[in-house]
Amino acid sequence: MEFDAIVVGAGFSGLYMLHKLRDGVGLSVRVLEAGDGVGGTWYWNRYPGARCDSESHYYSYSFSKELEQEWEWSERYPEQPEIMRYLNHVADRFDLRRDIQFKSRVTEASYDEAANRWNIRTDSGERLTAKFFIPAVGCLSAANIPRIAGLGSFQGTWYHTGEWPHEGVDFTGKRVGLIGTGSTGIQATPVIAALAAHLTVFQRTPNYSIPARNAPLSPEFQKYVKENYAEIRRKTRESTNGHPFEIADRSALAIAPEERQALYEDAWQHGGLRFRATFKDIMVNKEANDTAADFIRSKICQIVKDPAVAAKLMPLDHPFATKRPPIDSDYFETFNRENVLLVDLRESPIEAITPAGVRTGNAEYPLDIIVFATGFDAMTGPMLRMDIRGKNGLLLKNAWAAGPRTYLGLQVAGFPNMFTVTGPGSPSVLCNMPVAIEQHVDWIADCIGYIRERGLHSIETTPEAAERWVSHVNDAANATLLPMAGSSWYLGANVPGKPRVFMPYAGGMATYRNICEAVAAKGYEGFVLR
Ligand code: NA7
Repeated sequence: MEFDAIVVGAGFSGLYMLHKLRDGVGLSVRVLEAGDGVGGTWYWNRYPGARCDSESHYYSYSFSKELEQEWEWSERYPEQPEIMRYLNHVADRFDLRRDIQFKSRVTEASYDEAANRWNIRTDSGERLTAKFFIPAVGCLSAANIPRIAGLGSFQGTWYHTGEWPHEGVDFTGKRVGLIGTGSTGIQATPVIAALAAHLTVFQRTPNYSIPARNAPLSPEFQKYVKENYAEIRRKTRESTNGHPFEIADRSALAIAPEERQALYEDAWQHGGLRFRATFKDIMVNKEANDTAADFIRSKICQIVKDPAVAAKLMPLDHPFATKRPPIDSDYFETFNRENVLLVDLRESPIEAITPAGVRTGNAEYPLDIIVFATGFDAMTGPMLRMDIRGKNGLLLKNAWAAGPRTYLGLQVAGFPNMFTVTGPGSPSVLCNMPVAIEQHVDWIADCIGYIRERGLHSIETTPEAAERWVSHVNDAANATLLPMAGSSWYLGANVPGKPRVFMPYAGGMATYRNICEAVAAKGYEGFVLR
């Protein structure tokens, strides 16, 4: 089957890419999606407590004013089922399903230079070809299941949060072990604790977390949002992280401690990712960051009643927000429950999974269910699990052997007419995702429109432009405290053997948008158009 473009994935990015290319540029498009429904990351992440950390009114598409006005969000942060309802509504409203092929996982994609076509193969052996190949596979969609000895011998059941069974899991009366205390583990812990007979949380790295303060949205707020969407979107687009609020223009170090404390207290009470925006230097000055970290640690001490447990929950090894900052609903409070036990894996790591449960150097913990909230092979994982070959059979895996190398996070040298939506080297996970996605999709669609109008054959980044961009991505990260979290998935450090390269672009969404616009305005500088 032949198409103008093949898009991989029917999440936020694949759906919008299809709409833009089909209904905007006028291409024949086929979306290939592994799941049997739309939703992407949200299709797979159905674990208890799964909720977005961006607020609903801006964790949404901005491309359709009608969609904005007709859709009603119910809570401050959308829960997974509500996001799924939204994306299904989008798929129906824009008549997208007819061009999406479900239960079709792409296994291979190779570029045929003579024909200037991408040849795609799916897990059912089907073959398709297209001029443009657009993996819109998400940044967090390849589950990281740690290789722990003995997992196969476990007599109970185990799950990874990112591959959660659609029928759900019944925790009633069960002894549950949860491994991992990133955003996911922090969301799931209170919910599982309330459902299970007993919950053991296995923590390797303590984490900073800010209360989400989730609540139903009032009719007044809903009305305010609808009336002010244009302004909300403008702020969002012009911001560093794709949120419609500004980072305060004041230093944490330039004010009296009492005043600083009051501002942190305010931000803590307000809740959410905005806490990080309390001062302009939290992400760039270690001393300023320490004031935020100290504040959060003092809160953990106040909330958690047992001082020994509170001590184990103290994040000490990385500055605040240098790993993705989680937000929570009663996470630290959950450790005051009688049926919850915290196991510090730094004291004694997991040695094995046994038929009965988890064994550390100190003890064996009998369990009926193990939940792996152990994250993802982020950003490059979803790309590399497809066998992608560019010119002369160049394997993407080899091109990225020392870490991902892209130009603008949009293209890889040697892979003409392939565009990555929110690829490594773009703001992606450092930004509210729909904002990053819309910017990329719009740019890609404009670029393909440009190629079509001029009857061009192909577009490919030059290796020099990619090298310069990789170096700029490094400089941007090094201008912040982000690289100080040695074990963060931003660096690929959570996956054994993965090269350590800071993957997302830390220069800010607004700056990045300007760079991309300038590149296009200069006739796609850094790309060769044939
Ligand atoms: P994360 O943020 O990667 O967190 C994974 C957690 O699992 C983290 O606490 C890890 O500890 C822990 N982990 C990973 N492997 C192991 C092993 N082998 N043993 C014990 N503990 C382990 O993934 P999430 O799913 O929470 O969040 C991903 C993103 O989704 C999030 O950032 C948001 O953008 C949404 P570590 O810190 O590596 O010591």
